[in-house]
Amino acid sequence: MERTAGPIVILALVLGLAAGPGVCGTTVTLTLHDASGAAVPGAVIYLDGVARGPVKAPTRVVVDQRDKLFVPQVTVVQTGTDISFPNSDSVSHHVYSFAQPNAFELPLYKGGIHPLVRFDHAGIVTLGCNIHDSMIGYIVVVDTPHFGTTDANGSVSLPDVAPGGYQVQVWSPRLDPSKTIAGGALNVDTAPQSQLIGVARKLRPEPAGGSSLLAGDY
Ligand SMILES: [Cu+2]
Repeated sequence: MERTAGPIVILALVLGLAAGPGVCGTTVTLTLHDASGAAVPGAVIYLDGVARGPVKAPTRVVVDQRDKLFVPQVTVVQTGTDISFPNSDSVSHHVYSFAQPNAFELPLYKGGIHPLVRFDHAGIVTLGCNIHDSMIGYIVVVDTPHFGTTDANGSVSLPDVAPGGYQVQVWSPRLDPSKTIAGGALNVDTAPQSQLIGVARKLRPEPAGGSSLLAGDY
């Protein structure tokens, strides 16, 4: 029995992956617009009401620093994800966030000398640099595997959503950088579906290249 236990376990794992959420879930496409009817691109959308499960891939994410900007400026990850913060600039940066309980600090550095930072708590993590006040970025940590960022048309497709009732949550620095906004209820059945999500706020102007527009938040 000892000799066959290994291959049997491996086969079971492969079958388990193949028969994962894709078998029972469907794709939900959500399109976001603001109070004036304008599409909201670059917004984070996620679904609450999901039992906490394993972290969805990727479990490691990179937030780069280039031309004194965080790249990307907005990142959304599931709780339990490790993020690296390499500095690709020729000048040093000193990256930090005061957002409790996700606060962290990476003292003055270039390149990738610092270890990964794990984000175990849901919330909005505003990133700054002690040297360059204009550098601002965001990590939205969500306690669900169903999340995405809207495209130029304000749409996002969320695959493998199991049938059931969910609450849609929305976040964008151009709506309200300090909190998520309720986007209404979503009832998912077994067929692919689309739904419009409206938020009762107008989009703020696009901040120009790491603007300090939101600097008061941290
Ligand atoms: Cu800097």
